[in-house]
Amino acid sequence: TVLAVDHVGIAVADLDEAIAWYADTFGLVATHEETNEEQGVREAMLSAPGDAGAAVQLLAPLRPDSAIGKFLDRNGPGIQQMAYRVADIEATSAALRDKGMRLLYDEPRRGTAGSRINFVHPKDAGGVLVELVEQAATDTH
Ligand code: V0V
Repeated sequence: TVLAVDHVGIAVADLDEAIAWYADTFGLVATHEETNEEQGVREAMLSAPGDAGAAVQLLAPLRPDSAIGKFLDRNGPGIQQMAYRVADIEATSAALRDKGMRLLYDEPRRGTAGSRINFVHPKDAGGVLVELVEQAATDTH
């Protein structure tokens, strides 16, 4: 079951420039920043001050052959993913597989702030790369 829209992910070329642009333009503040080697990204979570709702995740590539590097090459900067928060990522993944959807990983991998993540292939999800996120038990974002 989906609990909430967790975040919308936006591919950017330069993370620090993008953080500054979102702060200047929309007043969004970075609440978390992390490098994820396995995913090939440097990423930041942004929110409106005091808002505990869905976040904006800025994603910058660590290398050209990463998912974000390829996305930027093909599309330029823009929305790359839509992430749903789920209570039990194994159960949700199994339910989606039963519906015939391709999950990108056999097992969940590590996402932001100790979360566990998997993705539904965009061709099985209406052209949207859907990320499933199960938050770490202690994370209160
Ligand atoms: C590719 N396609 C997309 C897409 N990326 N459509 C919508 N949204 C996207 N982001 C389309 C592409 O245009 C092709 O369409 C088609 O999918 C098949 O592409 P492909 O050649 O099979 O695959 P690639 O090489 O384009 O890779 C796409 C996938 C890749 C989704 C497989 O990006 C991937 O593995 N993503 C999962 C990991 C990820 O995105 N990591 C970065 C975020 P046509 O042209 O055939 O019609 S890390 C993160 O979110 C973290 C850490 C976190 O949240 O905590």
